[in-house]
Amino acid sequence: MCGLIGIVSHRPVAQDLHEGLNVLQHRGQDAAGLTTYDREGRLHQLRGNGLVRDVFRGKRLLRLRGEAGIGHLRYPTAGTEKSEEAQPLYVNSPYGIALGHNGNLVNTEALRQELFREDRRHINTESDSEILLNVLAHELLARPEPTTRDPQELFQAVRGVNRRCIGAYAAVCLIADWGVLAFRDPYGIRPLVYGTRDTDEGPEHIVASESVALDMLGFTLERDLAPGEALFISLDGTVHSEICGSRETYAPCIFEYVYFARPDSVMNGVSVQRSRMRMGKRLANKILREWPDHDIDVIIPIPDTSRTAALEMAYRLNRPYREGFIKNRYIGRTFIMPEAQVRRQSVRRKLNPIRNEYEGTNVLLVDDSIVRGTTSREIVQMARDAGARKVYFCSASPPIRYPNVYGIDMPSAEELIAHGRNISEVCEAIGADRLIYQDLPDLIAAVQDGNPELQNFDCSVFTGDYVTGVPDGYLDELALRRRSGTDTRDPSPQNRAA
Ligand code: PIN
Repeated sequence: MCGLIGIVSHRPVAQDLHEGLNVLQHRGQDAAGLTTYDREGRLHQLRGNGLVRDVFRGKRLLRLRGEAGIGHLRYPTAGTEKSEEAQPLYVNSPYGIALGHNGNLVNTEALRQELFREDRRHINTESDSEILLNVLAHELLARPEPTTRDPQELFQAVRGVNRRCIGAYAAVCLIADWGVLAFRDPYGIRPLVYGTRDTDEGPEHIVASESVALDMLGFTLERDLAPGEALFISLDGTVHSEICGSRETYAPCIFEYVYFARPDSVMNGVSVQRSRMRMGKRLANKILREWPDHDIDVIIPIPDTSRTAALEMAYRLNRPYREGFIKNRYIGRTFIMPEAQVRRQSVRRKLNPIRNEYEGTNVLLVDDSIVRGTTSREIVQMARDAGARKVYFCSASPPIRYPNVYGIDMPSAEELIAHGRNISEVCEAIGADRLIYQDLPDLIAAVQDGNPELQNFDCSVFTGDYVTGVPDGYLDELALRRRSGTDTRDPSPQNRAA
């Protein structure tokens, strides 16, 4: 999961880009980077591993001169954690292109071979984003030399990208002497929005992964980029856009609503907060339907994301909502801890129960999802240790049984607690007295109710159906990579700063 931003402004843009990255920090904490372009025709770049506040310390931001720029936050998926893979990535031909990518390509091996054999391009990292950038560069180079900066050249190149690349990609590019180009894959799996801001010098333009960045910077949300759409903002602020991919279906990632996106964002026309409220309402209805004589005394969310759903559930179930776990916001990153025992410790360092809320009561713990189940198991035990009589657990999303291939950092299938287990087996594995999962049709409806035009979603972690198709052997290769230690991160962004 990554965060993207791109702005074409009338004034120096680095400060706004920096602010934007800060508010999108929850989308990636591993690396951050900015590239700007100045009127003298120079690209300036600063990127590195760490949080935004670490990478852009002191006066470093001042070096990023120019009125147009892009930024990226990395939460790596198929790549590694090397600092040279911090984005935006850069190629000097044609024109000079910097690119930030959110998502994951699934035909990387075929593309790598193709780039090497046919396009004579060397890919130097494990990052599929480097592949995306080189495909774009090659497609642009293959265009006849334009005499003017005709956006059609860019759109034709994006058509080429959409033809060759399989997977999920929202991308922002800064092209020297051209401007900012943004595009979204033909299924619209990863999010990307466009907005404008009026100034005395005329309108300014932004693209970003989430609308919250627009709010923060005083831009108005105009719309989401459509699936397969490319949008080009020239350096003088003219905007062009075109659909460059034949869309079969619009299938945005449903997991953004489950817990990745900020609740104050509106994504694909759906308020993230409202979708989570509806998840809570629907889950409560399921409990009332299937367990009418329940003996739940109190509803306790596992902070932070699940609070929204838990509050609605409490209202619906007519039971009190209580904050029962206090989260230490200042604990550092926990995901470089592969051992189960260390993970367990890290949960206890992060969350502490308030004993009075548990003593002698039947509690319903609410979480947004159950991935590995390690946190859930630990939390159930903590509730028991704090004196709960019965500990029930519910998840606002259905059982996660399949790996994510579209840029959400999830472990391999066998590390997912629900993979190959039925619900009572998961319940036993996490040590709860009863476990209730959201049904998939309810999760879909919870999001769709915010925008009935959305007919499809990428729900592959629940169903194993990958909307783009996945080349033979890809899932095995991914599992190998995730097991081999290149992916030792916690699946949850519990260390999110925002
Ligand atoms: C955490 C959101 N959410 C909590 C992430 C834990 C799964 N975990 C996914 C639950 S936050 S586990 O609200 O954004 O801080 O199943 O892998 O143990």
